[in-house]
Amino acid sequence: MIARAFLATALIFGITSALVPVSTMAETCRDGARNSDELARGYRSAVRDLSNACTNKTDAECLSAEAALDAALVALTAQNSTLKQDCVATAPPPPPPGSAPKPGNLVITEAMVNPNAVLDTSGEWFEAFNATSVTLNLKGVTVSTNAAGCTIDTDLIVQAGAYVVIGRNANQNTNGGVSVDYLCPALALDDVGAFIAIRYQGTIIDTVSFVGFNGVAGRSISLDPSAQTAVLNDNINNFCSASTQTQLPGGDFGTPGRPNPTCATVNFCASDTNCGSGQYCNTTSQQCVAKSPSGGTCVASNQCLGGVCSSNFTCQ
Ligand SMILES: [Ca+2]
Ligand SMILES: [Ca+2]
Ligand SMILES: [Ca+2]
Repeated sequence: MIARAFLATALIFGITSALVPVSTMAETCRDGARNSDELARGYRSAVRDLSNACTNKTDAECLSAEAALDAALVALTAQNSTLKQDCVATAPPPPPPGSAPKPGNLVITEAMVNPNAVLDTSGEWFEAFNATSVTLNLKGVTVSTNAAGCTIDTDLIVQAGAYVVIGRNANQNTNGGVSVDYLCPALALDDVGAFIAIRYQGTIIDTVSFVGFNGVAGRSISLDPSAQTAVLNDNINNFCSASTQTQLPGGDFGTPGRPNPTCATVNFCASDTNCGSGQYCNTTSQQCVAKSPSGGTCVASNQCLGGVCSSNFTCQ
């Protein structure tokens, strides 16, 4: 009986080699194994069963086992066909490019903390810059803001020297016309004193705090391009309100996803607190302009350099 089992074993491999050419079984499968490996396991199992079936058995019993094995081979051949199709259809995609960010690799460059065209719950966003010479993948990065934040749970690729925009609402029809790269509905940026932190695996990549910045509704807070580092954006004086040349489709101002313009010599303002000494805020043009010296003519009560304007708007 043992001799017959060996004969049957040789027959099995002879038959299966003819039925299933090795060259058709080389595709990588979904589980990382190969077709040939999976089939080989099936064959080994079938041979083991046959050896056991023929041990101390009659010829008739062994022939019966062989018949059962023939049926098993037919099933294995069909399985190979299925596996092959499965493997072709589910070949794993190549891994996405990009490195995880390290401290300073990302720089927060701009934020819309107080949109005017839409509600804050629809129109808040911030922008970050890839300050490295390599592609970054932000998957796993955690964003913290004043009230809440989010963890980026998909591949988010940012090319070297490019910008990424993370926003509260990705619908450009309802967010002021901003193209958002990653939706973070829990984002919440206080109009005054907004705070943003980007971390990867608990390590801070960059933070900004807008405490002390008197922003203007409808204008993003924009970092001067000369200060585009994770250290220099800690100085609130390196930011300015977005200029009039950067109007978004919804009517507000900013450059989401694009380089920031140089902070102009014109300071945009909402009130006198936005302006330096010797200036006041012209609320019509939203620009800081020089106050009138004593004896000059005023057009507003807060325009006088030395004091207040009289009722006939002469600076006293
Ligand atoms: Ca806000
Ligand atoms: Ca910083
Ligand atoms: Ca920008």
